[in-house]
Amino acid sequence: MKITSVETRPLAGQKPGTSGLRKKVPQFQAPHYLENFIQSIFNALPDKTGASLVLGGDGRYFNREAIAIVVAMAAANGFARVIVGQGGILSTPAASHLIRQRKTLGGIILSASHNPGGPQGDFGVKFNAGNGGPAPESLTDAIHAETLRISQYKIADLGTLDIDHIGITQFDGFTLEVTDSVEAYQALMETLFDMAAIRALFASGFRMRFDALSAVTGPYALRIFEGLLGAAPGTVVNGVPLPDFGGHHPDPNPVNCRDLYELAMSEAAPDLCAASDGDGDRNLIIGRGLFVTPSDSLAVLAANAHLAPAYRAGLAGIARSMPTSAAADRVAQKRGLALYETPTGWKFFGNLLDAGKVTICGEESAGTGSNHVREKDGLWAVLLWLNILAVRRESVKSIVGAHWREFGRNYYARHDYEEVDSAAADRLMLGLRERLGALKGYRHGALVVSSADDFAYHDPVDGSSSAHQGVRIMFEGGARVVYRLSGTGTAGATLRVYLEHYEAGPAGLDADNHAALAPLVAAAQAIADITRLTGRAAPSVIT
Ligand code: VG1
Ligand code: CO
Repeated sequence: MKITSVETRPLAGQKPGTSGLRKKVPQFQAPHYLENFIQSIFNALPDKTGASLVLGGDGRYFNREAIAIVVAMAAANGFARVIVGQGGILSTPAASHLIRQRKTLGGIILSASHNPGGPQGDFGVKFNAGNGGPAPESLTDAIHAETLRISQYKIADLGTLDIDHIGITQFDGFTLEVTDSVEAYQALMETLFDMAAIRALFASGFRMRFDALSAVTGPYALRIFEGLLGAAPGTVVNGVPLPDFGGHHPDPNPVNCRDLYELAMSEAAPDLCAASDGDGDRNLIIGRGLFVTPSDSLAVLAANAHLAPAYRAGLAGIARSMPTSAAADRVAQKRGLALYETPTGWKFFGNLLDAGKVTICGEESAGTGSNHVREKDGLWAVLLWLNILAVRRESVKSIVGAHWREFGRNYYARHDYEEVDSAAADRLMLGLRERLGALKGYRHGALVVSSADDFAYHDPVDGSSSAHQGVRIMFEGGARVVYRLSGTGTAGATLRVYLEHYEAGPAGLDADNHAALAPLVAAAQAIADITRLTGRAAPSVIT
């Protein structure tokens, strides 16, 4: 095996964000850019000699080229084995499972998740640690430090690699293992859910549409829903991963999944409409005539998880990201469970899951998952919904309605202002942070601010702290607005404004979500002076 050391120098902007390093494809294709970042990951891992690594991606443009480079660099850096998904395909949760099952040092996931793909789209690299979860901040900080002092990288000449056939290729002191992308993940799902009950549900005429958005979940959904569970052929649409996702924006929300949403609201609606994102870790759930907000979905899943075999004994606790609505808190409270509030991003759930403090976690951005892996898991969430529906034999709408009657309703929306000028976005956040103390008592219409802070998290397991995780404005009566800047965008800044308003009584059952939030939207605009500071009269996306 011929190994070359290539001279390089630090390149700008290699700081991992909420979920790894995300940049435009041409940036990743620039000389040494990908190689520098991969070498920096390896430099931050002291135990790599003789270790194994899982490797796969969501199939987006540049996936195959990047796979070849990472394999050759892993071989040159002393790894003994790389386990790669067939064709370079692994969903994020499937990669997390493989890392855990095969007890590897970690894994590299090539994805920009919900960001669009294609030659001018986005690409991304994420390192997951040996527990299967996204690298904690201490490790991403170490990787970033390596990118600032890198002077060379190592790469082996392995010739042309075959990643399309399952099997093993031996090199001098290095093994490349190509594994089925779906098999191990599907086997894990079969240990969690009552597949016979779900099969009986489909056999009884239950209809579903799952939109894979031409991203990574296609092969998984086809084999599990149509193959294993007997869902009708055609249940899975856009089931072949394409390098540009067929032009889809693989962020599963009612705006990007307009067709699916309209189908769910129509006369012809199937019982369940669902979708996932680019790398398969998110889920969109729409019942006939009802979009289930991800925050509500987390609460409903937590309240009903015991209906699935894996969670029969109950939950250890629930965790949600700070901007996620408090719907899950009400379930935790009523069931006597611990509830943890973490910063945005799945990496903060890892310690809680590893320590056995929580069983189910979720984020308002359509991510839900459990202790079966250390990532959010889109198909897992759909399967848990199916398992619950198979046992309760009620519609999604009736299950959510009953949930609101029991726990009250958290009206919820997220307003995104995308590609805002970065300096303007920073000024807006700074302005809020400087006025936190002065906001108490601020009145807008009937809304009065009761407190305001900048969320800081203290990890109860390892004692680490993460400050400046988002500005929270609380109002008398329990409404809340949160402001934070996205850490996954690749152009300008994205301001996210999260709005929440709670009603305990049954009065809200038929109320319109967005109408209920209108006064809060106006207050949020005024408090942060969004229009004047960003030049935007309205958000670019409302979900
Ligand atoms: C967004 C979401 C966050 C999620 C992250 C990664 O981050 O808000 O909840 O964990 O994406 O999801 P941000 O910093 O842009 O708000 V994925 O599916 O893109 O890996
Ligand atoms: Co994702």
